[in-house]
Amino acid sequence: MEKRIQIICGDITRQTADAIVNAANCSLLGGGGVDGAIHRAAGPELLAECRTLHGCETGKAKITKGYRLPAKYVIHTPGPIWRGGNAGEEALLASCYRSCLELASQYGCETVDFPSISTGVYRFPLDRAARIALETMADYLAGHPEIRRVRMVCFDARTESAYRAALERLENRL
Ligand code: AR6
Repeated sequence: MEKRIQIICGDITRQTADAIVNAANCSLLGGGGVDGAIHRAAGPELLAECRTLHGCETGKAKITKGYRLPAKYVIHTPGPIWRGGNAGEEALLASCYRSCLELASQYGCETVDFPSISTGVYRFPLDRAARIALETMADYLAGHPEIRRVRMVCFDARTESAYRAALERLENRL
């Protein structure tokens, strides 16, 4: 049977999934990194729809159409900025993954692709972020058979190996 949590290396804007996730900021009006790449690939209609959403709190999520992307939807979530670990960063990062999956369920998405939220400009330590991401996904999927497959789309080899190691540790525990 195909595994429900998968890790791949690639560009999330090229992936075919019912929804891709955007590591956004609270304005939802675009930025650098994966956010910039998603807006460039989706076209200006994405920004126009984002303007109607009036931002989003850290740890929450909002959904738009995918426009010129292969994905039907984009789920936008502002991750926490790493401030040393005592500002609720871990709980907020878990909340990002959970909120995105809840929206995916509500919109009938069976396949969802995530980037590594907060581990770029927001400087969340990669190993910790990988553990939190995969644990939160596994917890959610256990109670939600409607989501068939979730992938982590890693943009570089260092990110990919951190998520592979974290997935191995999780599978040994389960
Ligand atoms: N596909 C997949 N992953 C990517 C891509 C791509 N095309 N491009 C970059 N990444 P970041 P954050 C990876 O900085 O830390 C933006 O300006 C990247 O290598 O994009 O959550 C927003 O507007 C890294 O592993 O997001 C916010 O202001 C991961 O995506 C802020 O950055 C996340 O890096 C959010 O910071």
